[in-house]
Amino acid sequence: MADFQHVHEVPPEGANADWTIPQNWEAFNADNHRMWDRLFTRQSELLPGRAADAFLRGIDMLKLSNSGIPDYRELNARLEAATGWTVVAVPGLVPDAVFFDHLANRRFPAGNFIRSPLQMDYLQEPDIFHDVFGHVPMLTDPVFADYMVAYGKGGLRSLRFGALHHLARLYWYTVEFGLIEQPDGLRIYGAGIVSSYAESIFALDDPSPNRIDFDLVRIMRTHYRIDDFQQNYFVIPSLEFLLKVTLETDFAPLYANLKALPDIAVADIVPQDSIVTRGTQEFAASRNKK
Ligand code: HBI
Ligand code: FE
Repeated sequence: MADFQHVHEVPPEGANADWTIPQNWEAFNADNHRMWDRLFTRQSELLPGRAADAFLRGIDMLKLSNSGIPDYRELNARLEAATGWTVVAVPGLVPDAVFFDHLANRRFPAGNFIRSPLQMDYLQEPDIFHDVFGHVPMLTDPVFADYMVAYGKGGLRSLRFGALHHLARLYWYTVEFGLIEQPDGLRIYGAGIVSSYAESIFALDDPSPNRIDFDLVRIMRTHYRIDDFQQNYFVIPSLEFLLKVTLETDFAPLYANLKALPDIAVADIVPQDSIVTRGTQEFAASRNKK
């Protein structure tokens, strides 16, 4: 995930100035590796026919089906050959500017811990399974790889405009919770979905959420939930489209316009929306009752 409170603004003891730490792969124990295998098996059985082709190709290309937590020395040899990206280990949350600087330089920061058996389905901070299984397969796709670089550069720029909250919504509704329209049907590619068993089903099959065609400004106006399944998903027509829009848009005037536009609440539909499926919002309503 990408939305947290930062406690530290300086790297912790033992971390480098850019917040990276050694993966120290040897330190993971048998329980840690078994946890990865359990999560990997559960997700990989679910994802054919649900996850985007680019994601499934990435899983194969990186040989993520090999048992245990991936050793970054091997993972990075494959990833770097594909798109020049590498994965670097970080202790957990890193400050926004540090995060964006890594992305702009084709480094993906991954939390260096794995969830406990009690956290199979929900955790607040991104662990290795979310970061590596969720994010890294898409980074083998050359178009998506370039999108993430553009996002990192744009993120650094957004800080100078005081517009991080707008750009963070783009990350949320694409990189974390994006859907894509493939010729053979709707697919998931967002890391927050593909790394979650329940949301991998919900995002595609449940009548509750809205599914709306991607619109950059609309997304940058839209609130999101960090505590439960999304009430809106945004659908891109292709990865090429996502990259092209991001590269060809001048964000500075958009940020200025956004200051004058009201935010859009999580489940609201606005007149200019091109709706793929209008949600019943029944799921969110049932959760709110509890
Ligand atoms: N740090 N480790 C880590 N992972 C993230 O996804 C992350 C982060 N710091 C900041 C951040 N995300 C957000 O600023 C952006 O995703 C918008
Ligand atoms: Fe994430």
